[in-house]
Amino acid sequence: MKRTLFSAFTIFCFISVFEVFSQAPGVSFQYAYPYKDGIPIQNYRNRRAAVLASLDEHSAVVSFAADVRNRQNDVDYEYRQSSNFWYLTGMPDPKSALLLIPGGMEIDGRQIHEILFVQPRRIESEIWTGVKMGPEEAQRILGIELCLEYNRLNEILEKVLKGRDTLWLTGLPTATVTPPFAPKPIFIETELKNKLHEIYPELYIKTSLPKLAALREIKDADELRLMRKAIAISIEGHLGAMRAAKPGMFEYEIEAEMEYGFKRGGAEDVGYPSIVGTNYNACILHYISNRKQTQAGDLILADCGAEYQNYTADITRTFPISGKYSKEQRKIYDIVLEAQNAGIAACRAGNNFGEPHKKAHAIIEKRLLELGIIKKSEQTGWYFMHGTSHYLGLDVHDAGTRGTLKAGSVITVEPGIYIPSGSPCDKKWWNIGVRIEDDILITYGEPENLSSKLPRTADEIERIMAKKTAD
Ligand SMILES: [Mn+2]
Repeated sequence: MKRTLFSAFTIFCFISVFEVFSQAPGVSFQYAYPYKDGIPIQNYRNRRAAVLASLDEHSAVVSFAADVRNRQNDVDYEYRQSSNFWYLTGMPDPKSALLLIPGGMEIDGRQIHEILFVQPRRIESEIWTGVKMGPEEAQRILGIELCLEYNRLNEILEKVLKGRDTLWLTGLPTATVTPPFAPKPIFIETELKNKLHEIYPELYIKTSLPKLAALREIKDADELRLMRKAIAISIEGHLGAMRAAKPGMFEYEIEAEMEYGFKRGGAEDVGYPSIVGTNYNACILHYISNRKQTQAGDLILADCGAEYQNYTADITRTFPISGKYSKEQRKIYDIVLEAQNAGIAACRAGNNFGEPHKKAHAIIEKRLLELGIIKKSEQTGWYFMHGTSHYLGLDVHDAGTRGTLKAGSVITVEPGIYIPSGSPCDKKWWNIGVRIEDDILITYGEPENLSSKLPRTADEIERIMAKKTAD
């Protein structure tokens, strides 16, 4: 039985919803690329060239655009492009894929090494669907050797994969479906890989491309420009939230002040759901429901970052809703700040990725012992249970190698202490949760705190809160 690749890839094509098209004759829309101050196309070219140069000529790469995710019924979530695919193409549309052919392939007498597959424009229904880029515009705007319609992917892939031994795939759907009557969960990624193995038994299939992570780890000047912008917008949001906060407000009201600043500053979205936790909610690391009402004396932990052209900030501040930290709150706050400063100082090229965490952890361990909150070093993890750093960029937890720290990469430094009620220590510490997080650029010299314009010390934060009440 002859099998084709079609069956393996039809899954990417099911997205279209039932539509009744009607549009007056003659209607026409202009395609407009959404970003004027984005990454220059030469950078995208260089990235593709770097990936191509790193691979054997008997291999091929397919990088897929992100799926459209359905929210409910015929309403989808707002689309966010896959970070890997975006990094290589600058293409914002779904149902697209990039094929890289290190050994080249002859098409119409040309040796082609890169093909972008995109949805065609459907002029007759754009009043419904919006304007897609289409292959002609894609070639002009994105500077890729060849752009074709998405429905030609399987046909071209069949030709390319003859005689190649390795296929690198990024962006396969990773959803796991566990239907109620199925004997076991279905991993879509595994199913697709199995299907490909059936068709090409000799082909070695890999689903992560280490070279891509290594490239994404080091930011170029244009990426840093966009990250600085995302961070500047985020700082305005944080300041707005601090200034607006007062006892009795709900967490979501503070979240609203925060995200108002983000949107007003030009952010397309948040880089991750905003965390605004008060009182015991500050002790829940990924608390995002933000529904509780604040009370006088509460601490607010706000971990929020704006996304600008797909680059995100990641900033946390912990401030007192009543304007002044209590004695205990300030003690814990100052320890976290001291730990953060030690972590930031360790953000130097050549240091191990884990070094900032080691330094921050040592401070927290020492101070918690001094205060009698813990009795033994091993108990530090009860109150500081997460890592201190991750890479930051297109993703909030960005791609990278986690080897030594390299100039041009951006990592967060975010130690925290969380003491939920019931903890085996003096009750006066209960329900204090503090995290301080900044975005640090690794350089050849001193680390640069990209979010340093947002006050960090307890005194500075109290001054912001005091000024607000005087207004
Ligand atoms: Mn973070």
